[in-house]
Amino acid sequence: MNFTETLQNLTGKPLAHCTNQELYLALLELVRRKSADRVQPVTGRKLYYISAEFLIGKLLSNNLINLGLYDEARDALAAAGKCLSDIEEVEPEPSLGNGGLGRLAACFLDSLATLGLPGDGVGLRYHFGLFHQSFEDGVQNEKPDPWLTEHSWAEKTDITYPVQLAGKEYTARLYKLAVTGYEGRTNTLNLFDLDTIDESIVHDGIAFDKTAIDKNLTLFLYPDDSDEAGHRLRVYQQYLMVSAGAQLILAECAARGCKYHDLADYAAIQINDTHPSMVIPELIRLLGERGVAFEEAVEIVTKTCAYTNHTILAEALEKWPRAYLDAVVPQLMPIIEKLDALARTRTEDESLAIIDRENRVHMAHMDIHFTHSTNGVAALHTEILKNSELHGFYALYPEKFNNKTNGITFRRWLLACDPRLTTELEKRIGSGFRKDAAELEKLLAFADDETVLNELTAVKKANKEALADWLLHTQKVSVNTNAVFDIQSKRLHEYKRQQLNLLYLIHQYHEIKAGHLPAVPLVSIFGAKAAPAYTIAKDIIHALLTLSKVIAADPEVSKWLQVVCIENYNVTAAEKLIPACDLSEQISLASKEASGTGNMKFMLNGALTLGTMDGANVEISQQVGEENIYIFGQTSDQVIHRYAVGDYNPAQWVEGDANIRRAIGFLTGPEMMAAGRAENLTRLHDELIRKDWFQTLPDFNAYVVRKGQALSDYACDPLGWRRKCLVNIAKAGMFSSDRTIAEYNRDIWHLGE
Ligand code: B1H
Repeated sequence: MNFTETLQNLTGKPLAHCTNQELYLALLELVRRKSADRVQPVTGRKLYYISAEFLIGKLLSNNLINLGLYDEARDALAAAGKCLSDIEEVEPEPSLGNGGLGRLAACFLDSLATLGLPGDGVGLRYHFGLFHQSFEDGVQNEKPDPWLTEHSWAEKTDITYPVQLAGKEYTARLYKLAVTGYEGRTNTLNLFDLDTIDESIVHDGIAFDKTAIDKNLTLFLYPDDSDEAGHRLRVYQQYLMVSAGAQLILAECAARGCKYHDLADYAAIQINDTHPSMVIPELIRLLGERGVAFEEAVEIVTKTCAYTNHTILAEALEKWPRAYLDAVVPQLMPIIEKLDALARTRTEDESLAIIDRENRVHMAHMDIHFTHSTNGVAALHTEILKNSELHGFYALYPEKFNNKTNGITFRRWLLACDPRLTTELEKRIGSGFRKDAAELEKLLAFADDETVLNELTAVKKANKEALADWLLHTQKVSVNTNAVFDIQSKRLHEYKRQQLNLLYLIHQYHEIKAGHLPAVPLVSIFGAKAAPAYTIAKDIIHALLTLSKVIAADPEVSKWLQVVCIENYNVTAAEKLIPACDLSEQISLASKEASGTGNMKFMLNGALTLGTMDGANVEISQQVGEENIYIFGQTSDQVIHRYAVGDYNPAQWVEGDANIRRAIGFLTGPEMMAAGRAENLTRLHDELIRKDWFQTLPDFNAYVVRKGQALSDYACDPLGWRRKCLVNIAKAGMFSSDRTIAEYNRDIWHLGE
């Protein structure tokens, strides 16, 4: 049977007579069957990657690519007058993550399956994801982001586990989502939910009654944590995930003959940041119920579990007041107390304790004491963990610390999102890079080949046109495709410094007004969601939206400068933005961005990085060489020193620098105040001159100069620019998540053995 016939059997009528919805459902069913054929038995150790987030994105095209069916599907549909990309539009995107941490988990699942390794995910089935963002009157508006439909990729099972929350029993139900690798095996993403969730309790955007746990527990990812009820809800969610997850792991291992004493021979558990940390005491508790004594259970769990740290920002390293845990998970507290006592026998250093003097439980401390591996996610980040943030732990357990530089799956972030570039690469270097990313280096042979460089320019231009069409269609904005496309897309956070980019744009506005025209027009694009309770982040969005309005209303400036904020930035939007980007903004305060993975995606798609020496930018810079990247700003050592001395005073920088004064002053000047809201603009203005916790001002001038250099290179030396782009693509191989996963497996998991 050919592809058309197979699909027709599923639709029950000629493809030409089907709606896109019908075709989508038929393709979903076809993918399901083909994926099921690739399920393989598990022998030896199997990985369980536990994570509060799996930002998987739409799955249809990715699965078709991984099954080797994409071209056939596209052609069969085209022959019936249908368009695969229109059918992709039918699929809702599951918004089960905030950003890089969740997307990394999704890339890892893809690489595990591609490399033929047994590795499943464990997480939660949030009904409304993070939230859906729209902009109304210059402010972020939040709504539920539903993605579950009757026919969803995640399939309901009969498997349930009892979970005790605050002394009451709830039933966690397992949903399974097939994860099929590129020419690889099929693994599973296990998502837990309660049958009793009531979507109708959500009102006025994303508000709901936080006390009705049976109705609300899996409605949203990280519900508003600005109040105590929100915090408790997070603990409830985390425990639901780890208790059901731990029971699933023990059940699967038992079914394979595991006797619990040998759990580490059957399972490797990776704890993705501190959100799943309670899996440690929970496993000890469950092993206890199965007759394993505390000391032995601790040893087994330590051998089985490993921990990844994704941030040094104090507010993200979870410390729960003991009272919360007493209330929500009283069954774990006696175990956590024993773990604290045991940890105290290993060190007298109070700062390494699990329960501190203020009765807070430090989740990361529990992870480091009671897992066998702690890794950072980029070389610089791991060094900072070892030398400063977690230095005491490193001194105690040097053998546990290791680095695993993040990576991205090239199937989604090149083959699927940039078919034009993929075709161009295949024409020049063959298709070996699909499986072995290191083969991209073959492209270096064409670094001085003008034909190839011009073709790369043509690919980029076509991708920019496609993005411009999409922006016109979805947001009704028209952008100049002859401009440089400059993109900063990532969670909105002060440490990522969207506000630095904002100040630059204001600076440029003034320069253009003064007749100092730039070398080339600039389209500056932002994609970012601000956490609903993060006031300053929302003020930054407001300032960007307001500036965008001020500039659009000024024909003199808008010829040269456009500011566009993408609504509801998500994986689907990223797939459109990244292939069209010329300049990738990676401008976090050095030492604060653990790795970044957007930086890798942009590089792979032939954008040049404008960035600080932070996270994986450092390794990108080493790969491409400093002449192929635009680096600026303070180093992490300088930043750490400035924090240590504690004498940073932004007001001095404002006083001492006319450009900074002009840019910040504009926030509350007449143009912005007329177009925006005084409260938000004033708060941001005051925050920058009084606090500026992430040291925007000391990097301002260096940023302006470096960005100016990049724009003038683009305008004055197009071939040289494209050559740099080629080098970036050629050197992206190291950032394949296949490499990352191979390293985790070699050093930590030893799967299948
Ligand atoms: C990362 C987070 C994170 N690190 C808490 N930590 C959250 C922590 O809502 N919360 O409570 C949400 C997110 N996310 C990111 O992980 C880092 O900032 C990136 O630099 C890194 O690339 C990514 C993957 O390792």
